[in-house]
Amino acid sequence: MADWHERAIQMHRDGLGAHKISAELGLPFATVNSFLYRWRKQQQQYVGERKGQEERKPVVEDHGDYYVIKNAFGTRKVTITKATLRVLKQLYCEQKLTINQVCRELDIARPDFVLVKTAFGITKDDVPYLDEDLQGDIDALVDESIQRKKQQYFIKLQQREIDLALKELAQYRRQDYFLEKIHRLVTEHEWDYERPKVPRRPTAKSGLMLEVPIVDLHLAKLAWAPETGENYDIKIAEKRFMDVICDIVERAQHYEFEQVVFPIGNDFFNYDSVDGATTKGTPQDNDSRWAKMFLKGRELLITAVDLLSQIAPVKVFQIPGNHDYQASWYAIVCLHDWFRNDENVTVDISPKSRKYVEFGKCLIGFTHGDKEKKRIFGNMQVEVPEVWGRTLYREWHTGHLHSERVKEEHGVKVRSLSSVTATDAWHYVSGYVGAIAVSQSFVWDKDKGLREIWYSTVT
Ligand SMILES: [Mn+2]
Repeated sequence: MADWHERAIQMHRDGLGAHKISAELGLPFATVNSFLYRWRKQQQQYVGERKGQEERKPVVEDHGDYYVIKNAFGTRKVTITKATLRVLKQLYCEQKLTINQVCRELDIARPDFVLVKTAFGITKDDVPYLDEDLQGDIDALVDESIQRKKQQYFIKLQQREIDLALKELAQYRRQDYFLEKIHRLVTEHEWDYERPKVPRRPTAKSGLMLEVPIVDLHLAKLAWAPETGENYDIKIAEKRFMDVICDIVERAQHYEFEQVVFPIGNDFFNYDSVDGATTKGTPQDNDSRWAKMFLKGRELLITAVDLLSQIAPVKVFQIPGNHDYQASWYAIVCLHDWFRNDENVTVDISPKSRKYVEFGKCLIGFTHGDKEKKRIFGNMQVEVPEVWGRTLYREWHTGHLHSERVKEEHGVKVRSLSSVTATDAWHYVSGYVGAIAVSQSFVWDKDKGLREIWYSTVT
């Protein structure tokens, strides 16, 4: 401790402030003040002069109807009527309001309240009367208190009921708001799809599988009869597609199938870009905006899967075409999500361009057929060698050419499938005409291989 410290403490104890002590000692005020501050803190004395001042008893002057209260240093003065003081005590001691609530209620400043509280030594458990009131009839005061409490009880009860009712009302309003919002969203985006109701058949052990590859629909392609000999648009495509599905469902009634295979894609959509071109950018003649085309396609595919799933459990996967490489993948994801809880429908969202189905001794490979060229005859053996070894009847089913042809080499048939689409202007001009609008479906036997080809001709 430096020499001056003890002297400073002594002077401070004698009642001198930091200014006088620093002048006396010839030291800077800040040095002395900060030392005394730390010393007082160490002694656990009050730090902060205001607090110290407020702790000293204020002076109360009684003026009959009102009091004038001054703090010990005369820096704060409050005038309060006795009537107000009574209300203050009722609110604070009887109703147990907080200081802030009482201040708000009586419109008085918090420091004024504290001064009044200190002056009269008011505490929460104090009686809600002035000392002079207690000189009179105590019983009457007690009665008055009880009456007031009863009244307050009913007021509080009523307020609580109102609060509850308001809260409930707000909840109902919020519920209504969300219900209306949901309804609006649903009705804006709904499509009038009703799930077809065909009775589901019991699981069969027939050893038969039905394959329904509707290739090259080219949904939303536009063709004009005077130019191409035949009209084609989104509505005609929809009708042709559904005609094929209905034909298949009709014929299947006379069979028992264990499995239905339904590849999607294969140029199901006519274009893949916002400006109406194929995936690689070749412009097309289109009938529809891209989003509308996709929504219609989704609707057709869901309907088709629903109908086919009444025949037997359905396996669905995507074969990307050169017109719908991306769009058909989005569609398969849609189907996957749509049928996620349907045990009868399995949707494979693998983006591979070639897919395989093994059924007994049959192995069917699927690809759109625009890329592999002659290599296709060697792809199956390399990609699924074990299945190749287990099977005997092997075929590739491709689209793209819109016409039927079969070539068999090295133990595998490559079968190009017909299409139900119409000829567009470019194909007409180029001389690609005359293909019959037909779709082929295949009946496979586990032991005997391909047994039947169903031709669904559309007009
Ligand atoms: Mn194609």
